[in-house]
Formats: sequence, C-alpha cells, structure tokens
Amino acid sequence: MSQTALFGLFLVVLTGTPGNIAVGSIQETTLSKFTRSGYGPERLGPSYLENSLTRCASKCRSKYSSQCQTIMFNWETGLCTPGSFLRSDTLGASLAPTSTEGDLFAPSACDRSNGFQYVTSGSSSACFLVPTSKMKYSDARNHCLKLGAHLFVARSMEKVNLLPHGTYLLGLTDIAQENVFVWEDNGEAISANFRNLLFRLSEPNNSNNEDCVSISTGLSSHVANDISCRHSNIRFVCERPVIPL
Ligand SMILES: [Ca+2]
Ligand SMILES: [Ca+2]
Repeated sequence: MSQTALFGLFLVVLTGTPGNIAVGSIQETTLSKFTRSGYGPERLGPSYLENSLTRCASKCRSKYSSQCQTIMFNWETGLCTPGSFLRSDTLGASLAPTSTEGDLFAPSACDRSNGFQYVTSGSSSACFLVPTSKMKYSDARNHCLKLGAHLFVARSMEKVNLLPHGTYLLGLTDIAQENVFVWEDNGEAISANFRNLLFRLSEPNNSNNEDCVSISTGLSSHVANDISCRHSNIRFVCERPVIPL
C-alpha cells in the first residue's frame, strides 16, 4: 500500500467516532510523516506490536480517543507507540518516544470533533474551540486536555486575532518561575520581542502574584495582562495541534 493511501486511512481513523472506526472511504494527504523538531510528542501508554500503520493508528484511536494525536511506527519491527502532543501531568504521559521507535505520524488537518473549527488568515491558522463557560486556569487547562487540546497559544498577533472578539485566558504562564512566561504547548519561553509586543505597557506586573495571562482580541499590539490563575470569570480557548505538510 502506498504511503499516501496509508495517510488517508489514518485520517479516517483519527476523525472517526472512537469505538466505531471506519476504514472504508479514503481521503488522501491528510496525515504527514514529520520530524520531531518543534513538536513534543509524548507517549500515551506502552508500545504494542501491529502489522500495519493503519492498525497501529486504529488501536491508538480506539484506546485513547482524541488524546491519540501521533503514532510512531517502526516499519521493520511493527512496534507501534501511541502518542500525544500534549505535555500533561494528568494523562499519564511519561517519556518522550525516541527515534528508535520508528517514524512519527500525525494529522495535518484540524480534528474537528467536539466542535473544533479551523480558522486561517494570512499566514496564520489554528484549530480551536471556544467554550462558552468561564473557568479558572487549572480547570480550563484540564478541560482542554480532556479534548486532546491545550490552552490557546499565539506567537504572533495575527494568530491572536484569529479568535472571535473577546478576552480570553492564554496558554502562557509564569507559574514555574516568576517572570519567565512559557507556552503551554511546548514549555518554551516567550521571545523577548513578542513579549514586548503582546503585553500592555506596565504589564506584566505580577500584582498580588499573577501568573496567568489574558488577551483581548481586535488590536495589533499590547493586548495582554498577567492575571491571577484563580480568576474564574474569564473565557478560554482550547487548541489542537495542526501539523503542516
Ligand atoms: Ca507572575
Ligand atoms: Ca497584571
């Protein structure tokens, strides 16, 4: 079977209802083999042996539902390792898989289950859901994790402005180290330039120990403020990774 056909099969697996996986109709070019740089896949559970990439993906999806966002498949040994892009303490993720565990595959399209949408503008795009509820940071984070997502991450104003008009909790905190703000999706610190562009003047000020960040959409700069992570009267956005082809 060609790799393209395999990609198509994997899309069906990834977008199908868990437990009711169809592998009949095929849409192509929706899954990409990619290198590890820039993404932080984490093991969802123990590896298992399968005789095809399709079966590897199918089992991952049926066992882990939308948490299954990547698979590693070793074509020679049939070793299949289920993975997620998320860095989560709550999902049992442990060691990052190594390259000896095979090639890494992930969808290049937005997984629209649970009402997620794909929005693109200029060179920016994102796959996200804007829940109607308001929650404090830890609850919002867990809410997103259960959907196979992380709190919205935006490394450009263009991406901030993909969101509908409003004020939202961002996937950016300085919980681990005061005044070092890191992104939710990969734990990397925000760049100095973007930090200056993103935050309002005189923010972040850590007033009464503020370690979370809110953003307001619709402006070209200076839209962020550090707020208390216990602040519960704020909306948030869950984002699923989209891997470019
Ligand atoms: Ca702080
Ligand atoms: Ca503040």
